[in-house]
Amino acid sequence: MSAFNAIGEEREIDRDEFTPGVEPQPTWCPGCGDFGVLKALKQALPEVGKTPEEVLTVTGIGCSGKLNSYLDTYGFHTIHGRALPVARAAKLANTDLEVIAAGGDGDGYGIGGNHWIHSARENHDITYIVFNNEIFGLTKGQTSPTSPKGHKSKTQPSGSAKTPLRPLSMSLNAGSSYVARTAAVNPNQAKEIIKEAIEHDGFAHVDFLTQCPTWNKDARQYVPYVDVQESDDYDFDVTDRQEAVEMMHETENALYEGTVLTGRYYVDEDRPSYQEEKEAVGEMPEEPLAERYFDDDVEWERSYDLLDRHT
Ligand SMILES: Cc1ncc(C[n+]2csc(CCOP(=O)(O)OP(=O)(O)O)c2C)c(N)n1
Ligand code: SF4
Ligand SMILES: [Mg+2]
Repeated sequence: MSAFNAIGEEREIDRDEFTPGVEPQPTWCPGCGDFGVLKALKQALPEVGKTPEEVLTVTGIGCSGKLNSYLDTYGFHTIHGRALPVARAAKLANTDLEVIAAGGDGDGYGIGGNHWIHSARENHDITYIVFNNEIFGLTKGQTSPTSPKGHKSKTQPSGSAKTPLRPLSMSLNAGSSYVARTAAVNPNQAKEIIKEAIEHDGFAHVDFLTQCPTWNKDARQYVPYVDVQESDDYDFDVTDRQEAVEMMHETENALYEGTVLTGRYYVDEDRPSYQEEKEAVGEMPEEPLAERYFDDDVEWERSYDLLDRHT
């Protein structure tokens, strides 16, 4: 797709623009599913007409959190479980920015679970990609909220006694207006789903199955996978909440029984985003907050006052 340069000329966007020129090459292990997310984003962003300077990628901590070191957009590598509050603040301060938040299953569904639920409830206009490898990868394979019951790890050597969390169902119940699951082993579907999530106005949650061959050797590589939109075995309406609930439930059960179902599960185009809700109650500034930073007429005494008081 094309974009316009600083002097208004139309130009083609090249996916190589999203590969940093000076940053290191990914240090992910060979065969890691995280490469699939990076690839899908590099393909999706130019296809939806985004240039690197129009995008902010905010990540948590984990192997997954390294994403923005390898993707040449603006980046913010936050602390564990805190990608979403930073992403939300950035989006509210600069509503023109395309904001993508990303992190692992431990990061997003565990320590950051509260932020996930409330970001979905409030329908912030953010794409949220969770690299779901069903373990803590970076810290060497501990049990995560999505590890299957009975999964053996260093923290649960006799097998986990915990029932895994249902990411799709929880997301829908919390209020996400777009919910999908894809897998690193299905690159075409992954790219299309990431494109839809980016273009969706509201909280778009993608549960991205990313195999970890190093610490989760027992785990399936998420093959064979089934695309529920392509398969004749499944027929449901993604705009119908009740049908989505049932399909998500079946998908979450199937994963732990060895069948990998993927696809779009819920799409609500009518629900206003948080930003639109704030505009409706007159709480959004007329010019983006971020622009005031460059406006010489804006006085910042209040913050200076506060600083003075603490020095
Ligand atoms: C507050 C805090 N607690 C714990 C850690 C240690 N820690 C770093 S990454 C991580 C979990 C990583 O798992 P996940 O989020 O699933 O990401 P993955 O590495 O699997 O991509 C933990 C517990 C930390 N960095 N900060
Ligand atoms: S430890 Fe697992 S999640 Fe981390 S880079 Fe290696 S394969 Fe990927
Ligand atoms: Mg993980």
